[in-house]
Amino acid sequence: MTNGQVWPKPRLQHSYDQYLKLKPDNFHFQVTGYSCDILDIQLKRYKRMLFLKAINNNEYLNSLSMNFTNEPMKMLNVLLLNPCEDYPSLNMDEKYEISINDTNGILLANSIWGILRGLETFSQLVTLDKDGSTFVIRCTSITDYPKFSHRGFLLDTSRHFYPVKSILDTLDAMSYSKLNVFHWHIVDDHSFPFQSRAFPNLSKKGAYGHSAIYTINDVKLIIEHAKILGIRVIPEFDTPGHASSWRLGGIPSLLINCSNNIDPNNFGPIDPTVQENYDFIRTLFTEVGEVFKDQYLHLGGDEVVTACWSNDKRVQAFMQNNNISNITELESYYFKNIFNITRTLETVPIVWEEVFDENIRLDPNVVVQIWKNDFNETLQKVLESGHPVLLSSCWYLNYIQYGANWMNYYSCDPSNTTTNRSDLILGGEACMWSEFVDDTNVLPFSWPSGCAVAEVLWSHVLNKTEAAARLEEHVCRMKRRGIPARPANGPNYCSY
Ligand code: CP6
Repeated sequence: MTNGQVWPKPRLQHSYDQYLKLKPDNFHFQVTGYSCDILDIQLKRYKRMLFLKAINNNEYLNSLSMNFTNEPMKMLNVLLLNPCEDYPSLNMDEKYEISINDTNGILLANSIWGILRGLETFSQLVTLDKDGSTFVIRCTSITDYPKFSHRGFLLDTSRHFYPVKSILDTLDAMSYSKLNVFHWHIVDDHSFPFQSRAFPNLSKKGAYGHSAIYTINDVKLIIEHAKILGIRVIPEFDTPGHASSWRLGGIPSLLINCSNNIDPNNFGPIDPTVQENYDFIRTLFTEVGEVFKDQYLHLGGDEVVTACWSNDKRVQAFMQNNNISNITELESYYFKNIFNITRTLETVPIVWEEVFDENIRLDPNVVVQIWKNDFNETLQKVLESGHPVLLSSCWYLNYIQYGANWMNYYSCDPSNTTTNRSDLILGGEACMWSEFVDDTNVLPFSWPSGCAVAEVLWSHVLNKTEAAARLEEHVCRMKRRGIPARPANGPNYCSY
């Protein structure tokens, strides 16, 4: 019996040799504790997903050999112990308990976010028998909560534009594996699709086209859809590098003109010497802080082509006049100004590892995201310095690899570090850089590899062999729910 298994693997699960049938017309969720819009919406959604007519995969449940109770399972008692919170956050409580041993099951959690995780688990426990005619659930009790609180998925919507629908699909797919942070790498060198009220020209002139823009309403829609799935949305406005697309719609002083071709885009990083540039960024980030609800804001800071600064006559003069003796100090000066902005906006900055490597002064609460290979040493250093950390180095989804490539992602575990500050590891992110990916191929590129990352970040005990069979079923389940995940382990058949 391999069906009705849960991905990612719950912390504690006991299964009994007793089974219950479920009848679509004779099953309901009963809300006994607190309720709210999020719960109403999700109960309707899960009612639909529970009873998708399909056979799971080729290891059918043989109902003849199962020990069934007489009565089918009639309801799941959903007991939310506290009022709903408005938005998910780093500190949200995702713990839940499920007990199914009777015609009435129970799902219990302290917070709405735990209820959402529990509903996802419950929906995965329900499966079909051999004929594909009867829904079945195995009696079980589960106590479950995540290992890491930040379990992210980065999507780069600048190298290619993703229609809103495509982003909503990705959010749905994330929820099937309990990922809880959508890191929206929304702008970069190649396009600026974010529509700003304060600076509408940024997207008017910096987007790929007038329909390749996320309007204020689009952004709201995405944040609200993420919220009802218990997913935070953290935008990244990457500076001072990776900002070429800001040039036409920003202010004339914004970028260093790097015409000596050190930078292939001819425009280098943001000019750190001009006060108006900081005023501009302050206005933009103030708006970003109002639109996006999360307390965290990703400031980028990766791959800055500092040669464009050091070769610039005006920059050289500025450094001399201000006693700035090297480029690292200049970058430090830039980030000091940016951190002043985020401090007054009361947002917590996340930066890529270079900002840490350059010995730039960082407030203790600044989160460092590690993305380069051979991350162990950097991880060690960041933890010793006392900064919270996110890991991405081993989780790039944007590669084509033949075979069961999810295993590579599965083998990378940030908790394998020898430090006494592992409490500072917030978690990690699977990254979808979109130079060669767009809405046509993002889902099969991302899944089931992203599921492997999700399990590493959620579950305690990892076993590749055991996981493989469970993932096989999870892939079939995702396909049934409309996510074109690619095959996980080679030849197999999902009838759906
Ligand atoms: N874009 C931005 C990218 C990458 C980074 N930043 C990147 C570079 C190399 C690899 C993966 C991603 N495409 N803005 C680095 C964080 Cl291997």
